[in-house]
Amino acid sequence: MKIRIRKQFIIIALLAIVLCQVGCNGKKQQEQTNSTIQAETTEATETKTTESTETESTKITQTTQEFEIVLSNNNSWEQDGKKCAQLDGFIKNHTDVAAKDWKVTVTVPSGSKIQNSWNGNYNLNGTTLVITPVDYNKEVAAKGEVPFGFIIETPSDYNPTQVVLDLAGKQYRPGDKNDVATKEETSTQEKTEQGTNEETSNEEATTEIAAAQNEAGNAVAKHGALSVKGTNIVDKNGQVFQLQGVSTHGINWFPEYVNKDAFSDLSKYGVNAIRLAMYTADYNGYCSGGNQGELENIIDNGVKACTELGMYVIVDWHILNDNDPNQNKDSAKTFFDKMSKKYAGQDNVIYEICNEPNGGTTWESVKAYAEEIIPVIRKNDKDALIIVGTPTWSQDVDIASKNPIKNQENILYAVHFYAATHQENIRNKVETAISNGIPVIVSESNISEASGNGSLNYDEGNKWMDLIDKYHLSCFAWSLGNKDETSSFLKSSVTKTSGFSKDDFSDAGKWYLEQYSK
Ligand code: IDC
Repeated sequence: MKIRIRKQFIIIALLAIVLCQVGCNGKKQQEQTNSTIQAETTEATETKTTESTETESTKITQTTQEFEIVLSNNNSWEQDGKKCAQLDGFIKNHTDVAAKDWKVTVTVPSGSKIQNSWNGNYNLNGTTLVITPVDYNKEVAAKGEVPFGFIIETPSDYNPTQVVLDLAGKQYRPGDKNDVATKEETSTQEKTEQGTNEETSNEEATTEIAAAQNEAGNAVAKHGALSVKGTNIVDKNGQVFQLQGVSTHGINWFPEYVNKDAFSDLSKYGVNAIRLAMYTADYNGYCSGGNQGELENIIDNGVKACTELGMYVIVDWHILNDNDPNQNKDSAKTFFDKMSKKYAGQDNVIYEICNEPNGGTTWESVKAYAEEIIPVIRKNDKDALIIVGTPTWSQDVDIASKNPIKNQENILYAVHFYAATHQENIRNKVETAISNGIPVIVSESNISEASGNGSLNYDEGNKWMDLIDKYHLSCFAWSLGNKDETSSFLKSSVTKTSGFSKDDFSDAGKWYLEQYSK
């Protein structure tokens, strides 16, 4: 009896997975844009169970595709007479077991150059581009995925047609259907996020930061509840107001920087807002094994600290691995209901409902999600600012501006930039969005590459700041922490978590603090 019930349950569960995969896939295919070169073809193939045996350790063997590789051309443009394209890739793991040490080989036209890249090591030799993991993404989690991407300069238009993923001893190509049995469960989860204490060789920035003797520290007392008027944020007196913010790194990984003294240190340089970034589906995420109670406590401490300091604070549902916010919509609803109930009476709390939709997620999909989450917040909090992320890692504000969310007030649309990667073409999207009348907020940015690491581009950073000044945009920088990557605000040798002196800040950190002090 016991065994029969279990067998039926297993068959029903597997059928549900198949139906869901077919359903989701059908929807994704409808949503694909023309620019997607290699379409994602996650097709559930036949599914069957092995005969279950009598013991508790019965294993299920499911016949389905194990891993998948997707590489899409999401953006092409001409720069100085050369063709450029942004290629975004994903390695997807459809199994219940984590897999390690992936390699992607892509054939590119001869004479190509990789201008920028993120989330991988990129080695171009002739026409062969080999992409291998960096320290934090060696593992493709069970049912998870690893995003990567690059910007390529080619002599002619380029479509990625020859792409091979090597993983777990086999090869996969875009659109493959691989009928292979899933392996038995093992546990290979590893902590991938660690700050290092190595000495950095960062040059000291030569420019002095003039600590702003201004009102940043008590901004909320002066400016009160913020709202949206036209394309601007205005304060309680109807005056245009700009948030000058710093985002934490993932509070799932670096909770120690969520403290009042650290925020107070930043406020001395004109920082009037903090963004609390809580990953949802990456390692230790709110929806991927993180301790929800602990994460909520960290948010609570962060909000309290900001409130005591008179700073604004964003509660950020930091989607990334979960490309489409609808993936964890139910958890998002519960979470935002809880948060907005708790903070309804406060003027300084702002909600960011989906950090960066990606992986081909369309604006229609994000908008549908927003239209469900916003009312959940509004039921408790009638007028708090709500930030909605946009497709392609919060770049496509132009697309959102053509079909904005209707009948809702105090909504902002997120654009994110990493100035060494995202330049003129993304700034043009901001111009388009604003000319179409939607309010845009830079809720995350840095002058590093999109990976959060690599070289800093001050020239492009200055151009972004010009745009921010021109439209009085609010801006947040990624990220408060000492992780050994160039976007970190602190040098990696700095181990204290507050009481920062000017010299403790990294080059990127100093640059932002200088902008905010002006
Ligand atoms: C990066 C972190 C890096 C971490 C990685 C996880 O800097 O330490 O290992 O996430 O995937 C974003 C994301 C933000 C990224 C950042 C830099 O919102 O989570 O942080 N970035 O890659 N969008 C564009 C860049």
